[in-house]
Amino acid sequence: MSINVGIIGTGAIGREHIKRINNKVQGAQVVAVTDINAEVAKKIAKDIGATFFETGEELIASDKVDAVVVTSWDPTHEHYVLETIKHGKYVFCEKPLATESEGCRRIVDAEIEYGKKLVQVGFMRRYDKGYIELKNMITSKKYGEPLMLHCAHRNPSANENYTTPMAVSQTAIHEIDVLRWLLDEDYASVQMLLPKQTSNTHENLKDPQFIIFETKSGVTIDLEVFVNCRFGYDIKCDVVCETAEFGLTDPAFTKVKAEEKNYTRISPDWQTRFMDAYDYEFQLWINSVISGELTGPTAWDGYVASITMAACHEARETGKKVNIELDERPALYC
Ligand code: NAI
Ligand code: ISE
Repeated sequence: MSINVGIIGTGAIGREHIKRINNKVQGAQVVAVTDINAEVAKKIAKDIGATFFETGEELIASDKVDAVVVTSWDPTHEHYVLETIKHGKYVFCEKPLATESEGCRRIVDAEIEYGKKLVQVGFMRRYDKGYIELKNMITSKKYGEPLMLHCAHRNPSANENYTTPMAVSQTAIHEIDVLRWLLDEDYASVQMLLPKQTSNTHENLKDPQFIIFETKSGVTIDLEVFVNCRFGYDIKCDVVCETAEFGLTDPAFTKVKAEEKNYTRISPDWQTRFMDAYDYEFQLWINSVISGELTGPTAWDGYVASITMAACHEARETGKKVNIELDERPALYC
């Protein structure tokens, strides 16, 4: 069996996912594309032998399309995901699931009403080999309980349109999901600090930002978000357990000793750092669509991320510790 996929949004990551689906993973092909930038989408459709649709709604409704990938701008996600649920089709939505927690909740409720999980959110860190190994080590309890996590999410530079809240909603969102998945528990509270600011930022962006989460069982997590670090794309996650510490390494590069130096390169960007994770994410999504049972990050995970992000914004603005309160988890997601 092979799945016919329609892509809504043929921008940067949409194009990456088209290549991934058509050339890297097994069991699916892109048969339909749409974008408000019709010119670009039409060219892509021609190049890959897919049909161009004038609107996302027509693409979703088409008999040609079995499953939908949403890679358009954040504010459009909720509408396209709800529309796809209405048609009873599977939908992979890039993060965030919706821009506000109310929108995420509407998606959760629509899925519950439909009676089956149809939505997967693009939290690709869960498919990174390093994080998977960390999760296996934590779950094994070989070194006792996890007590503290020390994490960083660094980008080399952020443009003028990248503003203070985006350090959470575009960037820390990945840790918010993956750390909760690693520890298999929800957050209880969050605090935010604004350290001394880099001279490389601009007036609308506080950079770096420092986030402290406490989980329900009392694990403390510190997360530095620094999007103008200049030296590369750098992701850190060190887990301190009762009798050991283990953490991520930058997996992509070889250690080099030469010219009186001993060094390893750093990934230049997130595409390079997480390329294998995106490929694996899509292979497992396609497998689960074929089998009829989704296994990846759910609409509920999208909702939890959104509630957590709202608490981060409040913590930054008030300087106070903010409790993170979730609705009761619906049976569909237990
Ligand atoms: P982009 O701006 O390069 O591409 C978005 C495309 O969506 C544009 O071509 C735009 O014309 C199109 N679009 C906007 N509104 C539309 C609508 N109503 N219907 C159809 N097309 C529409 O942006 P990029 O970087 O590709 O990001 C897309 C999404 O993917 C964002 O939501 C972003 O948060 C997410 N993303 C996820 C990443 C991850 O690591 N998982 C990495 C980068 C982006
Ligand atoms: C970008 O949107 C992503 O999702 C990347 O994974 C993240 O590392 C980057 O900071 C975001 O801007």
